[in-house]
Amino acid sequence: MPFTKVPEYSAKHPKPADITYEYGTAGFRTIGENLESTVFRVGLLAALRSQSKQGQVIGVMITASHNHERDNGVKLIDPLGEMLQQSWEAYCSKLANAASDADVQSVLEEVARAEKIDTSIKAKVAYARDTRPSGPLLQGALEDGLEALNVEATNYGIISTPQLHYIVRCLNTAGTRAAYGEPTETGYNAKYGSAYLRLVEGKEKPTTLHIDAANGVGAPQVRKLAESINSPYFNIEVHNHDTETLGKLNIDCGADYVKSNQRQPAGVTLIPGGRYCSFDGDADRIVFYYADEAGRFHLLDGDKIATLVATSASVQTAYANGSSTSFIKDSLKLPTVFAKTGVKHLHHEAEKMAIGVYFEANGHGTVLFNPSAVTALTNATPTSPAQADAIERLWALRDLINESVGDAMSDMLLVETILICKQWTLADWDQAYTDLPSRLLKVVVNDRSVFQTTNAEQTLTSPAGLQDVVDSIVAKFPKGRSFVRPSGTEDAVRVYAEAATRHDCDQLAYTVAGAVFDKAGGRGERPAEFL
Ligand code: 16G
Ligand code: MG
Repeated sequence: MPFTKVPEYSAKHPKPADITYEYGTAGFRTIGENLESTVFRVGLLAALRSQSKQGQVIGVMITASHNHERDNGVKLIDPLGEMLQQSWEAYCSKLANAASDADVQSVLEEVARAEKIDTSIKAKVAYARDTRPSGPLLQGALEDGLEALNVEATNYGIISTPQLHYIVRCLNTAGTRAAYGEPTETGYNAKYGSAYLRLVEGKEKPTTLHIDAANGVGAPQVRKLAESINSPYFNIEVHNHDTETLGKLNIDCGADYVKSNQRQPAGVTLIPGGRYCSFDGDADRIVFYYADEAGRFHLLDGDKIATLVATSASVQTAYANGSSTSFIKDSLKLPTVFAKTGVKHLHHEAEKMAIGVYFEANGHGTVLFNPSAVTALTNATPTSPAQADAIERLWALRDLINESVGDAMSDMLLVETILICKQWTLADWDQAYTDLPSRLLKVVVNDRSVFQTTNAEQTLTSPAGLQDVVDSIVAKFPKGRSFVRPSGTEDAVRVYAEAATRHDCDQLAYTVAGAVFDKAGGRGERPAEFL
């Protein structure tokens, strides 16, 4: 029987009785020390997922991204480096919540039956973690899960989330026409680094790029990338690179801090004319920024990256600043569609386009070339040297982009390439449009599951009547826009607002948040009245 050893192994990683786990937008995420049983069980499920995919390699990443150091998380990566197929998320949650060790075995048997899995297939898993202190404990739990099901497992150590996505895709495409690269850290650096140099060499060299690595895994990894590129075209200075001292990860630094607070990270002094960017704790998000001559801070977020990169259709979420959407539609004259928050939703929309660009305002995104675009490129016969060069550059561009998932390092090289080719400063790039003032608030409610949305999360369908209230508030503000959605990562409801002025925007945000609190079971403190 394939699962007979499971209860014995499971007993080593007991589930806390009082916690209910949920595979959310980006996997499981909570206090690190509460995740031991969950990570063990994710190891078991990874084995089944691999068997359901005829023994292709499945990835397991242990990280909590931009969240606090005490948190941790775990998510599964499907064979082409994409997020776990959504229909399996329910299995993850069910297994994580199985009450007893015997129940863990029964849930596995149930999944194997439902998915008609041939459990005699050798399962293969590639795993890695970020720099968090709970990482080693959780890695041990994962390894027990993999051992219980006799998985062929490979530990890729401490790498960024997108690096593991890349490695999984490389492993499963090796030797095929879709081969993606060498499935190693060195292979990653060589692939992206050489594509970058192919695109920029011969142009004017850029000045130093200052990188805030959030005191996370991006710090050592971007240094290795720089060593591999080894060229004046990639001249970086890494800040917030302390991955050893406890209590520093993501604190007052990193992409999420910079985007949420609209200010530079601690540990970085902005000099006018200087060029700056921030990664998040697992290096799958990036935002850029600079100070103007008056010392004022300017943010170039995921929306700005999308408009820089977009030459084809693009996918945004409701959080995209209204100015960016107008710019894409009216100035670039490109179609843009909206998807629900979370990479998996954007990714699937972008896959439908020939060359699909997707970015969340928070700095997570990438570009996808669908098979028809790749075939067109393969079959293109140049009729002039200029055309041959253009085709060559498109191939290099494709090699520069991590298509499996948004990737701070690959996106950084992409932005640098475009800026170098256009000979643009960050301020030149920023000219495209001016963001409308925006505000994001959080409201804690008794039960966030009563919040249901449609229209890519821009319209509430439940609680009944609340959307009408929001609409009537929004109508009072020039260029006002606001939406309410339940968070997929926290037990809270988010309220986003934007309007023509900072004052209006804040008033709109707090009025909507107050209405949510009053009409839908607000808990704790009412969102402070804005006056
Ligand atoms: C996760 C998502 C991110 C999304 C955020 C929204 C991935 C890899 N990450 O961090 O894309 O913007 O959740 O969080 O999908 P929320 O639902 O709590 O607002
Ligand atoms: Mg992240």
